[in-house]
Amino acid sequence: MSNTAYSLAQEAYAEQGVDPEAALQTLARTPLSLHCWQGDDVRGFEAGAGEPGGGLAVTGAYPGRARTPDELRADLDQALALLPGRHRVNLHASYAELGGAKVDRDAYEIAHFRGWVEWAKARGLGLDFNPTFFGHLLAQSGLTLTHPDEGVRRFWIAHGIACRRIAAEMGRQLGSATITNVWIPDGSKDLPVDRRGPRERLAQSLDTLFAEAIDPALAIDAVESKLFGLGSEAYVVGSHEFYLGYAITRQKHLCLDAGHFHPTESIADKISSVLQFVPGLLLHVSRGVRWDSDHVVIQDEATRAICEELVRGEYLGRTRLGLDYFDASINRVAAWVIGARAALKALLAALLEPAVQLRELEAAGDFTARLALLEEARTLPLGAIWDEHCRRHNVPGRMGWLREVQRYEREVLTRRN
Ligand code: RNT
Ligand code: ZN
Repeated sequence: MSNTAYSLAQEAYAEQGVDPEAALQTLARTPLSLHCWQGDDVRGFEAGAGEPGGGLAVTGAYPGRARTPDELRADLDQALALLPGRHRVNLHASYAELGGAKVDRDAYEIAHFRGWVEWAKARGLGLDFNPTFFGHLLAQSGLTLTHPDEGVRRFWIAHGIACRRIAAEMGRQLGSATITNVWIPDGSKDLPVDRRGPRERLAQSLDTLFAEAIDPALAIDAVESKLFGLGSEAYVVGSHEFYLGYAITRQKHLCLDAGHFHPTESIADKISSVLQFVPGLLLHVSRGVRWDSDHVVIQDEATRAICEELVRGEYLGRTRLGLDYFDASINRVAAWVIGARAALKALLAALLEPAVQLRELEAAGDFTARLALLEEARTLPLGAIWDEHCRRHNVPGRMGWLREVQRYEREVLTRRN
C-alpha cells in the first residue's frame, strides 16, 4: 500500500521536475543534533543540580523527567529509535558524570564524559558540546565571562577552555568533529549605564578562551547571541551584532537560534548574508512564542523557511542543525520526536521543492508563475515521501511512533515518580 502511495507521489513530483529519490538520499545524510536537555528540564547531573537559572525557565510538570545519566540515555535511545536517519546528541557540560568527585567546572575532563562517549560510540553517534555558563554559584549574579571581577571571569574562561579540550577529545574518539557552542546569559534586567565595558570584557574573555588552536577535524567553535532573556530584558551583552562581528573577525561558526530575535524576524533571511563572511553556521532550531524562545519545533513557516534557505543556497554542507527547546508540559520523549520529525519533514519539503522550474521562472521575470508554483508545491504529496523514508529506515511512520512513546511512558516513565 505504502509503495503505491510512494510511486504515485513520485509521479506527482516528477511532473514538477523533482526526483524524490535524490531528496531522500540528502535527507538520510543530514544529521540533526538532538539536545540532551529536553529530557531533564535543563538540570544536568552535577551535585545540587536544580532549576537551570541563567534566564532559562522550564514550565510544566509532566511526569517522567530523567534523573540520572542512564535514564537520560535510555530516553534518548527511545527518541532516536523513532527518527529516520543517523543523528547526533548535543551535551552540556552540566551533564558530566562526576561520580561524587569534588571537581568544579573549570577542571572538567574527558573522563567525566566517558559514559556519554562510550554510549555514543556503541551507537555510531556523534556528540556536540556546550560549556555551561549557568546553574552555578559563580553564575548567580547573572554574569560570567563579562563579570567585573577578574577571578570570576577567569573561572569561566577556564571552564570554556576545559570544554574545548573535552570536545576535541570527543571528536577524536568518535571520529566526527564536535561543535562546541558558547552561549552566556550575561545581561541586565534594567537599563545599564555601561554597555561598553561588558562587551569589551566579553571580547577579551572569548579571545583567551579560544586562544588554543584546535584541529577543526576534531572540534569547531560556535558563538550564540540572544536578544533578551528572563532577567536580562534591558541588555544582553552577547547580542547579534556582537557575535556577528566576533564570528567574522575570528572566523568562528555563528549560532543562530530561531527564538533569539524579534518575534517577526526570521533567521532564514540571515543565512545567505552571514555565510558570505563566517565559515559555517550552527542553527538552534527552536520556536519562539511571545517572550519564550524555546517551544517544541513544529513545521511552521519559520522552520520551513530555514530549511528552504539551506537547500536553495546549497548550505547544508556548511551548517550544523541542532534542536534547542524545552517543554515539561508534555511527554519529554515525544517532545524530542515531534520537534525532530518536524524539522526533518521541513527539510524534506525543502529538498522536494521544484527548484529548477522556480529558478527558471525567476530568471525569466515571471513572478506570477513563481508565486503560483510555490503555492502549488505546498500541496504536493510530501506525506507519502516521508512515510517511505520512515519505512526504509525501519522507524514507525505516521502516528505509529506515538504508540511506542506511550508504551515507553507506561513501562518506564511513569515508574520514575
Ligand atoms: C539559551 C540558548 C542556549 C540554551 C542551551 C541550554 O537561550 O538558546 O542555546 O538553550 O544552551
Ligand atoms: Zn539556543
